Amino acid sequence: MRKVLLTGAAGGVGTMIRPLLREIYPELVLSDLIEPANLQANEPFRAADLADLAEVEAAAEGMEGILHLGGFSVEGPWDTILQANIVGCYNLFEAARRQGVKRVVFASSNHAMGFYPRRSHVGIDAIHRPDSRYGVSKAFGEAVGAMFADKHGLGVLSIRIGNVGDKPIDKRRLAIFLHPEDLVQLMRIGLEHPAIGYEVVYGMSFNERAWWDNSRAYALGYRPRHRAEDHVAFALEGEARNPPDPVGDFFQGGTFCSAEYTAGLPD
Ligand code: 15L
Repeated sequence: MRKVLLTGAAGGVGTMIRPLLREIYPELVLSDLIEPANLQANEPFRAADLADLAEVEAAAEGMEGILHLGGFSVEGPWDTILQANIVGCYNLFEAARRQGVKRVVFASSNHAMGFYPRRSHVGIDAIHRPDSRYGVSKAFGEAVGAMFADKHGLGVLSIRIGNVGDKPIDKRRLAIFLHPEDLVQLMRIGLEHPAIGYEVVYGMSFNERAWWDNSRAYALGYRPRHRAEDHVAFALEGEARNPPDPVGDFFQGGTFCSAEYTAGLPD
């Protein structure tokens, strides 16, 4: 795998992983709505609006693999989510099919499963319980990926990403911590593992207090190099500054669950 496109390259996660990906894929091409501010001379860039199929197809031309981080990365108004994450995600897979791309790694999210209580332990067979319009769009993206894999033979890995960063900033992020290097390891599995048809994994580093069963990722060869528990003091210090949130503290999705919440208090 040499020719790889990274969508959402100007976003927070895209910015963190660009230098790591470049070492592995020297021909990496970046894409986003607008050029990243700090674009380097050795970083080819193709601007594309995900809501415009022709632009996405032009960005995908000649690519063997796509790492799809693009779209709206938090909760937002329905029309924003609709264009960036529903229309945009469909366009991305359709463009990949038309251009003969072999693999797509889809950046799904923990928010596709956010309404599972923190006390539960969920695997990849559990049904979606999205906590937001954003979470619904991620469940949709997983479904689109599965359809393109089964119907058109595209190899697709959906990674239900937790929280990407160098350190988890509170208790929820501690349980879903994903170091950028471990994310890149999962992405490599999606692009390079010989037996990817359609797969779902959780995007978390090694975690002793995990809410998720990530055995499928381990079976595919994932060996995270980072450990959430190494940051426990830092995370709990951050937690002490969070306001109480009876709904967000109960469910895995945190404030994505409590925002706009009108159902009864969970017990
Ligand atoms: C996500 O899916 C978001 O993209 C990111 O901004 C964080 O909110 C993360 O989840 C999280 O759950 O912390």
